Amino acid sequence: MHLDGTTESSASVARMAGHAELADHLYAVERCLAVAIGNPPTLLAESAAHLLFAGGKRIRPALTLICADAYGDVHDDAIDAAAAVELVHLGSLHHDDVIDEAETRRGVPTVNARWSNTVSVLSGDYLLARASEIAASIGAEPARILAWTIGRLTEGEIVELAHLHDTGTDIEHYYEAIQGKTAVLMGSSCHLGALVAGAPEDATSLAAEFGFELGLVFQIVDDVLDLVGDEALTGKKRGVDLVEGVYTLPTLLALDGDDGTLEALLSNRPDGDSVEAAIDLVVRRGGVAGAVEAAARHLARCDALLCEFPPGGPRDALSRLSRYVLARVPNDK
Ligand code: GRG
Repeated sequence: MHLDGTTESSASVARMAGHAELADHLYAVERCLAVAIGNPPTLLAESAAHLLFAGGKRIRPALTLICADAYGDVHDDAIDAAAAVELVHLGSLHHDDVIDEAETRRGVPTVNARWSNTVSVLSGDYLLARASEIAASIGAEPARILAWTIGRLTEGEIVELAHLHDTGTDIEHYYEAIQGKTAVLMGSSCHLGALVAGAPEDATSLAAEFGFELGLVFQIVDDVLDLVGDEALTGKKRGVDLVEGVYTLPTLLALDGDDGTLEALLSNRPDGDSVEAAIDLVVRRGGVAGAVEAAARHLARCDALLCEFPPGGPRDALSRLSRYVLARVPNDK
């Protein structure tokens, strides 16, 4: 984190959204996050702060702040709500890194790698507790929305776990998983922003639906990048999902109508060259192109929903942000 409280990535989300006040508002969120973690340098405070200030794009808090701006003023409740959604996101990453036995995240060793699984789970719990406390300080409805969101995150994650290494899984299960693990939190980030700004119910539902659709675009793109992304940009080896048995939309589309070759490759738990062969097959069978088309359909839905937002700077910023999410896919895919 810089001395002025910004992170490189939060500055870049503000630039990307082209929203003049977003950088200042995100700066206030950073201060709120620092206070939430607590000052005494205990093991808990240190491990909770480790990933929090290692970067992160701050897309979810940005969504909360821009939606608040779209429907009213960005006051303290909006800053608090934005901090709460980032804390939930981070808590889920602490738990996810234990589940995945991940070694790096946001360019630094994960909490489980640096300390232990136990520390990662406990500090993840701590982050969720701090998020819940902040949400409850805003009001009962934000607290309810956040609690529901945490429940949906775990439901999404467990659907994914239930279908690991299952080449017979289907697109319905895939959507069930990504709705829970990614889309709902982005939906709630937008919902909370509109809610604390005093938007009427039809507008808060609209904001929630926009964030949810954007979350689907975000996760589908993430899944495409896992297979064909530039490793230097994603910071991850290609094909991790295939190695871990997570069959995402591109793979499921390629498996549909497969002559048995891809299924055989996957069933043999690919590693090294066979991962590259499996990725190559997924691309040749049109799985990546099909998934990018699906993401573009959800982006079109985002655009349609944005037409119902009040016209102005915040709406334009949301439009730029959603376009950026899809633009992360390399042009030749
Ligand atoms: C107890 C809240 C809780 C959850 C438990 C482990 C779990 C259930 C859910 C995991 C959900 C998960 C990690 C989904 C992946 C979402 C995702 C695309 C993360 C990457 O988001 P970015 O790119 O990351 O915004 P940065 O680092 O930029 O914040």
